[in-house]
Amino acid sequence: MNKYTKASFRALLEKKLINKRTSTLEDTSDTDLFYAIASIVKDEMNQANVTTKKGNIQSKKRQINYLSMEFLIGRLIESNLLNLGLMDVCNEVLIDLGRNPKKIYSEENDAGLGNGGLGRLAACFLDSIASLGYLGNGFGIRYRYGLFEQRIIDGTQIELPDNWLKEVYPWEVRKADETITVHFGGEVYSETMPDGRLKFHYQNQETVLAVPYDVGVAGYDNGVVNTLRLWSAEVPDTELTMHPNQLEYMQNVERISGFLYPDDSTEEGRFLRLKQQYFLVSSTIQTLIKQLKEKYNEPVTKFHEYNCIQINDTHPTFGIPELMRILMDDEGLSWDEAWAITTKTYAYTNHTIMQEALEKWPVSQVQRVNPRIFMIINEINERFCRDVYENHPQYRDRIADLAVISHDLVHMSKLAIVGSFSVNGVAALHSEIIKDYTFNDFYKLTPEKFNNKTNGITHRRWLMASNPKLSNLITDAIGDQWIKSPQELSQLMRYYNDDAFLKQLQEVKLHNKKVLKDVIYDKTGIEVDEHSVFDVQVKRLHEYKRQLLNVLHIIYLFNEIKRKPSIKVQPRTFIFGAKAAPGYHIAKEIIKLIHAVAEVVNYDKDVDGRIKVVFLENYNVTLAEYIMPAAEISEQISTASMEASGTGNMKMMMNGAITLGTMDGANVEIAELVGKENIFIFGLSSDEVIHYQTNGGYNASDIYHTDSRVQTSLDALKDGQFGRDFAFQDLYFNILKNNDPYFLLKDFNSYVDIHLTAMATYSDEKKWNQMSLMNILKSGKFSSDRTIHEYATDIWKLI
Ligand code: 26V
Repeated sequence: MNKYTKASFRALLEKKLINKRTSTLEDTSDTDLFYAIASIVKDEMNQANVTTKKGNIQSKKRQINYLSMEFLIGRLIESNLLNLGLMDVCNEVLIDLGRNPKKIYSEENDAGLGNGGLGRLAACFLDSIASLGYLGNGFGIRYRYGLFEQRIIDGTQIELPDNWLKEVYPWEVRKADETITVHFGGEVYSETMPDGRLKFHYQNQETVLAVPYDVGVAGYDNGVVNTLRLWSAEVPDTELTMHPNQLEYMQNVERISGFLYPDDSTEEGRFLRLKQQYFLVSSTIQTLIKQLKEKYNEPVTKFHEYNCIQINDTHPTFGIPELMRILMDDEGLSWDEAWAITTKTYAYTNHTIMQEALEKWPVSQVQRVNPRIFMIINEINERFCRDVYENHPQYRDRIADLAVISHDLVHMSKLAIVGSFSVNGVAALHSEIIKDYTFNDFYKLTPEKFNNKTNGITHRRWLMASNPKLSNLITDAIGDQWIKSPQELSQLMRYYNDDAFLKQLQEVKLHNKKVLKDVIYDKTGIEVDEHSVFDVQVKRLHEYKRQLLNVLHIIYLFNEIKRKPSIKVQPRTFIFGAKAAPGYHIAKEIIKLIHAVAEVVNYDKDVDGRIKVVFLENYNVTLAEYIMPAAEISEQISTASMEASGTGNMKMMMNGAITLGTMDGANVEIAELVGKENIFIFGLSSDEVIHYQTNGGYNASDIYHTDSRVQTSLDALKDGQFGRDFAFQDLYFNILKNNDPYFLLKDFNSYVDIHLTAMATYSDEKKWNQMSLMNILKSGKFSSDRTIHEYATDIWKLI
């Protein structure tokens, strides 16, 4: 991996600075240095990308195409340097030049083309696909603006546009010559040809260009560079001259790749989002067909032999009717031929069981996006319902629930299931819930489609790059095999009783906490104690994730101290990071509450600095890279059954934090691996939650009226204990009037108790360090390399 010496790297850097930035080593700015380094890295990547692509075509192997509306890639400079083996030499040269590498790398804008876990998962998967040397590319949208930038003003979230492309984006290559044309709307009519087939004609369609921008995805130490192709919408020249209202027309087209939608609670009135979905799949499928014919010289009947398409949630589901359309209308295949190919191509990953998040689109809107696509969906639905009626008479009475189209809505998850050969959940528990409840009818009909692929995270970014101290400690102890085989982290078991090693582990954590302490101070002005327990909950703000339960516990602790100031409490820093969807009132109120509580607790005389509450604004991938290595308690407290997997839980575990959570999502598998003595589990089980839900819930007001700990904490919201101008009545009533649908009050006591247990454990340093080590050494399973290996062998059949 040592392609460069310090001298040769420095010489190259000097040349790049002059050629690309008209600047020299002596007087260069951080920005110039960043772009010069990125240019060196990109040259390497382009070279390897050419070789990879050539090899792919020659190999004639099946490829995986990962379609996703979101790729939350963050910064790429460090992971590219790491994967190409240039990190050390680059750092050394910069240090010799008297520059701070971290500062130079932070010149890169964080590409936030995703909402949260789903988008970050897609980015981790690309890293693993390349690192394992699989043939596979990602396809997404080059949003002009990514997920909004969050500012907090007086505790209130303000959303600003995320202008991530304001400078040149150094990793992309615009490929105008590979532009694709996508058609929207209009009317369709058919003509019967002499051979009896139908030919479709269109009028009044909107024509949009999809221009690809390719971003290289470097594998680790293997010479592979795959491609993430991001589509950008542009106006065709021909259309432009014909339009009287040119500017407005142009803006309308460019809006298609204008911005990423925050995952709001309603899909209504979001027609543009639907256009984005069709834009992604139409441009991608057309490209794959072209590639097969022109590069592989194969007929379209072999599409599925060369291509597998994984759809990341239902967002790219229009790819199913789009492939049908192309195979039938453009390529002349019959329905049955096209259907056989399509259903051998698509595989669908479900990421949530929350009903309000399962996509359903009004028929009229789907027709408006592309009438032919709707015709095909309709036909898929009719044929499917007929098949159930004729061939599965025992399910006749279930047809209304199985139908892809019902109540004038297209149910995207049902379309995805019917059109795919594989349906997977993202953690063992989640996959069981899908089979038993969410898609039970479909499971009974086609059990062979259903499978589990527990999520993972790339240990290269989330351990090697973001926590180099821990990474080095591990390698010094057990060698470097774990880097390519992360399950080898289990070798660390040898150090379980090694006091010196455990001490070093503790020192690494302390170092990372000090780094985060500085970040916190820079961003908030709050001074935290690095010797306090860093208790972290970072994730999107949703009621089911229960940030409010965390706050209610802080309120409880605060009131305990106020009641008896001399009470012994373990000093703690509660760290939050969370973006709320702009239209999600309750979520925004919770952000306000966190700030209001922080304002009181952080400066209270009786508390005397023992408890601090910190909200870090604009939580994103870059910030996560500072937070994960410093976390000691990982709060994963969703209402059991509601968090499909979680991936932050894996990131913190891999960095030695102990999970404090419910038996939900991948927490269940974490608990299974580390054993119940190395995790803090509380609360209702998913079975209990589902049982209450199917029986109309539990009685929340009973608990409120009979349990004084619950009542006092909740009353603080209504009584204005935190904030003079306004109380948090909406939060208070939201729980009691709706009978606490997320079971906060039901789980409250068990949550308070588990915190007591956790803090008692923390005071035994050796024991804590052993728990931390146990979490690290068992975390290999959660490398996305394991996940991708499973997808590649069980679903994609790449080898
Ligand atoms: C969105 C919404 C919006 C409306 C209110 C309720 C709600 C609930 C969930 C979602 C998320 C939709 C899809 C998603 O992002 N799922 C996440 O996928 C991650 C990667 O598989 C997984 O780790 C998270 O548990 C899961 O929430």
